[in-house]
Amino acid sequence: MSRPPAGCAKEIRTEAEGPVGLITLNRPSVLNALNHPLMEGLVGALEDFERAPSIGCIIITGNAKAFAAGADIKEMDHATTAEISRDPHLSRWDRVGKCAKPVIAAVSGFALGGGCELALACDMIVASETAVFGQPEINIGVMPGAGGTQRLTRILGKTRAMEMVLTGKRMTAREALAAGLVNRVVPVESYLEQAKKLAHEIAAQPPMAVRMAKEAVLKALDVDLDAGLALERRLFYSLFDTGDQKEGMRAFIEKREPKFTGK
Ligand code: DAK
Repeated sequence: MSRPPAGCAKEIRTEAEGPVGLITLNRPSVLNALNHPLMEGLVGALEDFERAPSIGCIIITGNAKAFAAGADIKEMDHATTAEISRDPHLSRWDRVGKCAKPVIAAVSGFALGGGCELALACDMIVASETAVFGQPEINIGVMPGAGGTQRLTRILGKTRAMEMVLTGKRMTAREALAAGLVNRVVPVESYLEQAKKLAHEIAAQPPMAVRMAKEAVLKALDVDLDAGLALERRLFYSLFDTGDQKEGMRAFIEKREPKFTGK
């Protein structure tokens, strides 16, 4: 598996476990504060895994204490409006949200500010019991800038998102589960294993169908029902030209396990 851009390797670690690509944020001394080299490395690794035909699902994780405590405040405290608006940082969260392959955030400990936004840019979240989510930017004189106001509101609804964004109050893992922010909450000892289990399940599915199903689900957040249904139908029809559709349906009829090839 190729490495992130030169000079960035120490801020992240990457590893392929069969069809699952694992990206670990690696600035533990600052609770994985998301500085430029880290986010550059993250996007490089994500793009490598996205291109690799052998990879079917990607996990982004941190460590037990912190997924990420936000963008690196020490990198932006002196920035002017003109400087921050030219900053390429934001596009990196967008890139995660646009990954063609499914991305799971395995979150333990702090997922705050840009860290919470990074988890929200992923498709699913497996959380440990110690995970806490929050958008504390208001406490330091700003507001969420990498998707928090939009993605949180789509998941939580206006009132709960508003309270989190305006007070900076955190949400526990259990609250996040009740609110539909995370897929599951598991003991801290097993959150990464559980994320890997889910990733392997998804990676075993036919890749073209996974890709199109992901695209269709994401579209549901952006377009009206008719447009979403029209897209769904087009993608559904297009899968009938894949070998995996023939194999999947034949295997069902022949009462055997399918062997998907990604074709
Ligand atoms: N940035 C830099 N360093 C951080 C950090 C952060 N976000 N969070 C923690 N650290 C560092 C601390 O400075 C400390 O470093 P040393 O002092 O040891 O050198 C070390 O990590 C351990 O932190 P604490 O000593 O504070 O640990 P505690 O357990 O006492 O507290 C905490 C943990 C998570 C409650 C606390 O560290 C904290 O409140 N952290 C800041 C959380 C925060 O405000 N996050 C939001 C940051 S703003 C953009 C779009 C979006 C963004 C940026 C750009 N563009 C459109 C360009 C996003 C902005 C944000 O995320």
